[in-house]
Amino acid sequence: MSDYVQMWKDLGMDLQTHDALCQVLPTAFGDVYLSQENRPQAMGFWDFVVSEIHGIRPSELIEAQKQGQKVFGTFCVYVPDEVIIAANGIVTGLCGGSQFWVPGGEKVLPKSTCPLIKASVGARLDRTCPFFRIADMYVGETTCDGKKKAWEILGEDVPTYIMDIPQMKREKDIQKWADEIAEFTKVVEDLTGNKITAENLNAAIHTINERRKALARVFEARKSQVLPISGKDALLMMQIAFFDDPARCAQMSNKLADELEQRIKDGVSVFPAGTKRILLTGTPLAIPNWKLHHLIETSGAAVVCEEMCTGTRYFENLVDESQTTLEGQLMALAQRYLKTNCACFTPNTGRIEDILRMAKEYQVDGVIDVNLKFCCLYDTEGYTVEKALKKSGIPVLGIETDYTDTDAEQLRTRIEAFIEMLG
Ligand code: BJ8
Repeated sequence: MSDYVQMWKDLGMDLQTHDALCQVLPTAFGDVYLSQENRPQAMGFWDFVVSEIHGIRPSELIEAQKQGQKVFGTFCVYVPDEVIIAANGIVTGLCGGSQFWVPGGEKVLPKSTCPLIKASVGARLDRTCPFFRIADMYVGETTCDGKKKAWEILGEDVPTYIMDIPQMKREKDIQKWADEIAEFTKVVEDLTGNKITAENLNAAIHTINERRKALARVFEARKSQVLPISGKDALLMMQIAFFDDPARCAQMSNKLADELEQRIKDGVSVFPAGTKRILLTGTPLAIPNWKLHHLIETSGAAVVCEEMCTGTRYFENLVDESQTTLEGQLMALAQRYLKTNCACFTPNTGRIEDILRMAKEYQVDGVIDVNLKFCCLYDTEGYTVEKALKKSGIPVLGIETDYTDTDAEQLRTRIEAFIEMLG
């Protein structure tokens, strides 16, 4: 990635520390990804993106900024990309999935904060992530307490707008979320200088729906007993989706889905017949957090679905494209986004229903409920999740972990025992 040194300098990055990150990533990726056999050819696109992760997309974003476009950095799947895209803005994900950034976050946050938040804040404050440097505005949300406080710290450094997410899903909450999205359109219009109209919003809704459909096609292929793609590869596609241009993401994901569908017809599986099928549910796995997938898939099982924001929550449910007025479109957006079931809502029975439905659809043998350490929301909801699964006779293993490798061997032992118990 040496060609990008000048760009990183111009972004005010800490080159020395960033070099250390650039050195570990290729080895980690090689060990986890390139060691897999018989991967779909279409994965070459995502391998290339990872090999240039801090170069190629950041340079596209900078080029777009030179042409007058604005970049919005987001952290949560409730922030409606459609509004930003309608105003000719660009959305990029900003979540941090590496332990590398955690100590930077711990300089300003309590250690007992979830690693996702600590890594995000550390990536910004330590100046080691170009995406955090490029974004003209961060868009936070009031999903969890840790994030709410983190926005105050990030907001001292970067213009940060916060969307107030309802905590419940009653009619009045959906209306409230539609109003909140309407207010957000004004913020986006002000920053971009572009008016959001029913026409451009409709086009943006279509673009994002197409991305959802393409990602869903890849997941559809994972329902087959002939498993044409590993969980690790599917996760990588999802993680990059947050950063990529949505139209290109749809195009590449459709290309991958074509290949997977052909593989299923040809009986090409990346796992031996009878490999135990695992559904992962819980907190998101931001790039480059591949730890659990790697542990599971090197312990004799396959991950066939992620009920996570880096999984089904990102693409399930389309926005109604038939609305012709801004008011109708904003309500359609609110309705679609509030169908997403995050543990920050109460009650959150929809998530339990989703997990049980997906366990059937993906023909899973067992579920692993993953919680990032110090995420009180998902940790607490684990009780309800595990109770519902047990009641349905679906084996479940609850796991709490962070980004370090210190618990890897202990986790492997537990995962292997769980897989063995699946028979
Ligand atoms: S919609 S899961 S992306 S909030 S893991 S930071 S909740 S303490 S990430 Fe999330 Fe939106 Fe929900 Fe999805 Fe807080 Fe928990 Fe950390 Fe979390």
